[in-house]
Amino acid sequence: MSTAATSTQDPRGTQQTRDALASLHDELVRRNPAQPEFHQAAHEVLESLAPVLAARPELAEAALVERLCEPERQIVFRVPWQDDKGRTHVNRGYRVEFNSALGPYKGGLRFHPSVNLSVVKFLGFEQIFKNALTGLGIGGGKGGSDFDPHGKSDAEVMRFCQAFMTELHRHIGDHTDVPAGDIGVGGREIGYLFGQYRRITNRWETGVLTGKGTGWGGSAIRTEATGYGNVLFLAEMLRKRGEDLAGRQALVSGSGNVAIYTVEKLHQLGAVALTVSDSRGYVVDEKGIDLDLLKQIKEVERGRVSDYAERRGASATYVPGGSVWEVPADVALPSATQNELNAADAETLVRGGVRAVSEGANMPVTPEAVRVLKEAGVAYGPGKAANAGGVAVSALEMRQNSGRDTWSRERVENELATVMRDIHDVCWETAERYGTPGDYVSGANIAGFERVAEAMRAQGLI
Ligand code: NDP
Ligand code: 2IT
Repeated sequence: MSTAATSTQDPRGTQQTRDALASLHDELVRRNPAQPEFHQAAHEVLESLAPVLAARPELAEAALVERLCEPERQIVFRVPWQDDKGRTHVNRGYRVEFNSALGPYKGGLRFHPSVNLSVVKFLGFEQIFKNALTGLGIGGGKGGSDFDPHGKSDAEVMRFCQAFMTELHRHIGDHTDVPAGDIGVGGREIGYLFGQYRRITNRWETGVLTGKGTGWGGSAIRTEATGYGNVLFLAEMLRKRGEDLAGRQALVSGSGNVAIYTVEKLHQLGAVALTVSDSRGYVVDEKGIDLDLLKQIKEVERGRVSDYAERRGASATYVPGGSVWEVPADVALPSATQNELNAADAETLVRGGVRAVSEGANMPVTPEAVRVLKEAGVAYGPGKAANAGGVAVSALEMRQNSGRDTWSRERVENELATVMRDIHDVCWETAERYGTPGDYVSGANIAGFERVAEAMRAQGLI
């Protein structure tokens, strides 16, 4: 795929290339004011690209990097809906179609009060490189709304999803843009969204959304895929250091889709998950998280982690406020939200003897915390590589939908394991090739960039 680079070159690229990337980022900040999350995500990628652009100047021609930082299309819309008391609410909906050089726009929808254009653009930008790393022919996009599903009735969530899709349907399609879940959007919401799409378009077009129920076009393992994939990625990072995941104590943050199936795979592989959390506090369970109880409370009752602690008995303690990173452990898998692990947390983890940190969430570790972990020699798997299992199985769901096919659980699980191993290996090899051995951040950013940039270059100035 790539050409000239050798491990003897300056791993930071030439000074000229670094300066050009720095001024490109300055310009991006100037043109996109008040978008700190987008600035952060772009900075982290641009910072990695100097070596590849110095070695392959053709990938910087025709403002390729500038084009990559500008979404192909940004859609912002009004979402009016009625609550159970007949009161009207107005939320804002977003879909940022960032890059379709490798396939239809693909990425989740997030429903959370913190959603704004900056958050959607950071997620969409990350998604371009993540999706490229899967090798499954998907472009990058993201969407969502500042709607807060907490405390809403089923009927309210359904009416909101119907109102949201009433506008979104014009912009998506199985060959155009394929949304899925993210924070606040799971199987229930995908069901309501799909129903409204089908009603409006009068088409049985299963490939327009992923994360569907397995009885109506969904893939086996999609629910589990992000958490499972992240644990497989972590296991590969440890294996590369001659270490085993079995017997390790693990910290997991969050208690949603990603966190639950992270705990499940950790336990399957013989590790012990000690913690889960939500926005109000965390639970530490000396015996390891009881998965059946966690699923009952979160997936069935839609309760809080404090309920888990109340029902679990003596082994579990609920700590209001605070963060799971206070608990000493061997490995950490942040699985809640962006910037949830800062430099002070990273120092605490290092003091507690942490060996590896693998990101289930998108951008959960702040740049300062990443530096602390790297300097301490902790293995660090960035989200765009480590949590790619979810979107990878989404792409497998799209394949099944195209062929009106249903694959077995074993088949999808094997394909997920292969994709995660391949992503690990391409990140590892790319980092080595560009003179930053063991650095999964530069490996993931450069390998993802090369795939997208080569396609954009071949497809001309669009
Ligand atoms: P869920 O909505 O299922 O769960 C989110 C969890 O994170 C909840 O426990 C929630 O607690 C907590 N959380 C959310 N926002 C905050 C916040 N601002 N502060 C503290 N806690 C918070 O979402 P997912 O599990 O699907 O997503 C978790 C992360 O994984 C996100 O970063 C997402 O982008 C990423 N991701 C998800 C994929 C997927 O397939 N679903 C794929 C790849 C990445 P509370 O209920 O209190 O808000
Ligand atoms: O961040 C992510 O990769 C996701 N939320 C999953 C996207 C998808 O299309 O499955």
